[in-house]
Amino acid sequence: MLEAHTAAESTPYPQLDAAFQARMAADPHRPTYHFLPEGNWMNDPNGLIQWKGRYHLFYQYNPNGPFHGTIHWGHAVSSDLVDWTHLPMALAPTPNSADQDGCYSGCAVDNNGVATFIYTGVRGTDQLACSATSTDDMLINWQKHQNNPIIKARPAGLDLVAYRDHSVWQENGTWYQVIGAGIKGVGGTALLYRSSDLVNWDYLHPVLIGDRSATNPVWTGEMWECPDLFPLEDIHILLMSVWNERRLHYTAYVAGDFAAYRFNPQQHGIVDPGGSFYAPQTMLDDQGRRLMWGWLRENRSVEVQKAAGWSGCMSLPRVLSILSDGRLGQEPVPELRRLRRKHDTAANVELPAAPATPLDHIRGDTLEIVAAFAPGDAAELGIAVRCSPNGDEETRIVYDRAAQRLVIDRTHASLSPDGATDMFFAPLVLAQGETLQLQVFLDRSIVEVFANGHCITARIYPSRSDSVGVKLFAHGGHATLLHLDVWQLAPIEYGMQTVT
Ligand code: DQQ
Repeated sequence: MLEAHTAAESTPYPQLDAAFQARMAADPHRPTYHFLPEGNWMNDPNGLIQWKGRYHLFYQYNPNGPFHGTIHWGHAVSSDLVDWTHLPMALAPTPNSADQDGCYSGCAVDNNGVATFIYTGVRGTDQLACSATSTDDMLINWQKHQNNPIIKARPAGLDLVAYRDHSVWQENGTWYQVIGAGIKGVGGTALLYRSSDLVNWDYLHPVLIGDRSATNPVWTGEMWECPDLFPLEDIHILLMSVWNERRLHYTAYVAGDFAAYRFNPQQHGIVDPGGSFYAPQTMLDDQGRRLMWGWLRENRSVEVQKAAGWSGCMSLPRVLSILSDGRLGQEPVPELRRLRRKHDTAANVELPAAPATPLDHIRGDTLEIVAAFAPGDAAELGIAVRCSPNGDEETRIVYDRAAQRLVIDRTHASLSPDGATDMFFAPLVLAQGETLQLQVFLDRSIVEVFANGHCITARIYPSRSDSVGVKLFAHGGHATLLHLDVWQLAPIEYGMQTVT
């Protein structure tokens, strides 16, 4: 029943020649330790799976340029979640088939030793579930199912805004999946299916339906892309990426019970409200960790992205947990400590309500900063990064005590007219006497901030090469920096394997 078609052989990676690579290496905004392809466009992580002990990261990729189009599945493998080897593209659109116009997002499962993708094939206006399988150790060769699309149509009787993306799991020998969708005039949803063989699927019902007009507790729009449904500790999580009137917003989550295959939310939140993180996917690894990656979108114009030659990168891999208040917790994987190089430290620095305190000995645009603050009676406190010597560029990471929220303030992030200046906010309630624990990963145009289990990631594009300073500040009162560790982080190493 399997078509003899090897996706990887149909389109090799295009020649990203030495001149192109030199241009990438010289680009001051290109991240150095966040995963990204050698060039061109990438978006959602797909098909995350640990296979024969290695982590496989597939992702939406356009080999034809740094813009969304001709979507393939790129592929990389890692044994430590830090360094990655680029492998040949795993899926390419097959002419005159169900995925002729794109291989959109999906997931991977282990079906008794056969790695299986369930993904969305695009043909004209149709977006329908397709399947491909691989049995080789490195998951390089994929055979598409000859009956693609394996789900031939949307469920009858539902008037849908859109329908795509897949999260598949197995329970007691039966396969289940949710597909992202939106019910016209109602809201986003995730539609549940069941199968005994991963090929023939029966539609059951929506696991949850959102209300597109409700803004409380979290607005979830008219359609949910990339749903991901999984158990975490003793509850379940459903991730949904909010798509509304063709615009991508953020990824929301609900945490709660999943009884009788219907979701009963007890907590709602936004996974990472920094205006960049979108379409995440998770996987369970052999240490029992639920790992998550998301696509970090650019925050600059399409023209500038095209001129740059690359667009998009992955977030750092994060470990998920449930926090004591029932909200979704996120921490960077500890494996990333391997990138730490030159180390600076400070302790017990009093921060009066005064102009910011520059850390003269600490400079850089690829840093990890770990800081603990006693907020004292300050109204605002935090760290400024990518500061120019004369103060005309800086990005502030602020804890706003009165509003109980973490802020990334990009008002002065860049003098360039192309740099976005809006601010992002994440609710962050500190208990009486609790310290503010910041872990900031600065990677040129990425500011990925973990704070007391929460995460907010923004993109910044400073214009000045000397915007590499770091400052501490407190306003409206006095705070104390209890301790600070700063490391220069090494770039990740990429291997390249194009021939199998
Ligand atoms: N990206 C894919 C879709 C998905 C969207 C297309 C989310 O499958 O809905 O590249 O970013």
